[in-house]
Amino acid sequence: MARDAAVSREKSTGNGAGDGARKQHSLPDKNTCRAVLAKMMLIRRFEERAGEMYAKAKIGGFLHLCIGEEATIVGSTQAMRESDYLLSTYREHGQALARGTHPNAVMAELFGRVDGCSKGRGGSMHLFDMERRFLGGYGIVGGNLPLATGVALQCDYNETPDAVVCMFGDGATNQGTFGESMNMAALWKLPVVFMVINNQFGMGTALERHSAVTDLSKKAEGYGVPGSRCDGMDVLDVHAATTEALRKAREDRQPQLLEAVTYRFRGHSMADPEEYRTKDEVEEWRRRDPIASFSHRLVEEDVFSQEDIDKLDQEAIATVDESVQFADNSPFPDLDSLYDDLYVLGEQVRGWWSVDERSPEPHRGEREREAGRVPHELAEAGAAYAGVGEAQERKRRQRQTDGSQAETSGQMRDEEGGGD
Ligand SMILES: Cc1ncc(C[n+]2csc(CCOP(=O)(O)OP(=O)(O)O)c2C)c(N)n1
Repeated sequence: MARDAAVSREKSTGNGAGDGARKQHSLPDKNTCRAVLAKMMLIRRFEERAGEMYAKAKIGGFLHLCIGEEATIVGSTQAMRESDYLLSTYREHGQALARGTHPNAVMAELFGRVDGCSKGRGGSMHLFDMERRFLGGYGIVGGNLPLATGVALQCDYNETPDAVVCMFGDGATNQGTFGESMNMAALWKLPVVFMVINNQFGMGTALERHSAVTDLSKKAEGYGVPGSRCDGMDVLDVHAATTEALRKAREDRQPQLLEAVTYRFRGHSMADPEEYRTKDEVEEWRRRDPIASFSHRLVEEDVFSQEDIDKLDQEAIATVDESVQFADNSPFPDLDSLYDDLYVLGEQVRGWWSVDERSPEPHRGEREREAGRVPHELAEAGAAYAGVGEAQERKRRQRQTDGSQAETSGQMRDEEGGGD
């Protein structure tokens, strides 16, 4: 019942899920139409394939797909300049592709391979591409908002013409970082567009069950950040709304909150039984599939034939096939590189898994934080690589002869589960 109410509420806005009174934007030129559709198709095919690769255990960890959100991603990124910055959440494969990161590098990252855009060290939730000013991929809900605010402060402080787009989910608007970031951005008049991708759920919790204010575009008004709303299933509406929001942020130095009303067609992550919504609800939103509806309009208005559309789709499939092959052929990072690119080493962090000059074994007070056997072995290898002294090596051998107490407790930890 509650979900029915939510769907009809969004419909009644004329800007959300409903197809009734929506304003129709005129089509851009043919090349732009092709580029926009090709990007959305690439994202869709990429995500479908990533899901398959996860099922085949080619991808580890967690995997969050953005199928259904393609218009939101492509419409907004098309409105950005190349020199603008983008920060996203863990559901960010589409954002990386839309910004121009090569599909090979994205797929290789999901596979944890060395040719991935984060050298195989980040995985699905931590894609990064500095060259394209794509600053992640972030696993902490709401954690990217203060970072985006800081990046916008940098743009402002250095008097550059750059702006920042920060994307996050509806669930993230309940985090303390949301209010804190809005306040700072408004107070310091920073060039940032906070874009909430309202896909109706925070994991398995529907919007009206997790947020008292369900018109999310209004949620930052009290902080001095004006909001607007666009139809996240319509790539042209998202593009128009983001263009205007970026203009205000960049030229008027007035940060903006932009809500894109969309829907996630797949589960939250790959391990989601989807008991919180009905098949009918999903079906209703699927009828507004952003790729199908844009394709339909292009054919209807004689921009492309159906054959042209099919060809674009085949090209997307071929590109994704190649990315899978590329990822599969790329090696895993060397074990020796385990501690490369770390800011904190040795005494600065005292943990079982850190390179600790006292040796990588657990020390007094650390038992409860013991990692499993595998991380322990990795830590040992890393410590050896980092040149841990002979005294530590002697201690390590001593422990080995003393018995396998640590190993037993480590195994217990290995068997523990966890989910996200
Ligand atoms: C600070 C923090 N709390 C909890 C989690 C666990 N968590 C992962 S995804 C998620 C739901 C977030 O939903 P939303 O912001 O709407 O984004 P969506 O997944 O819909 O894209 C939660 C609670 C987390 N990663 N970080």
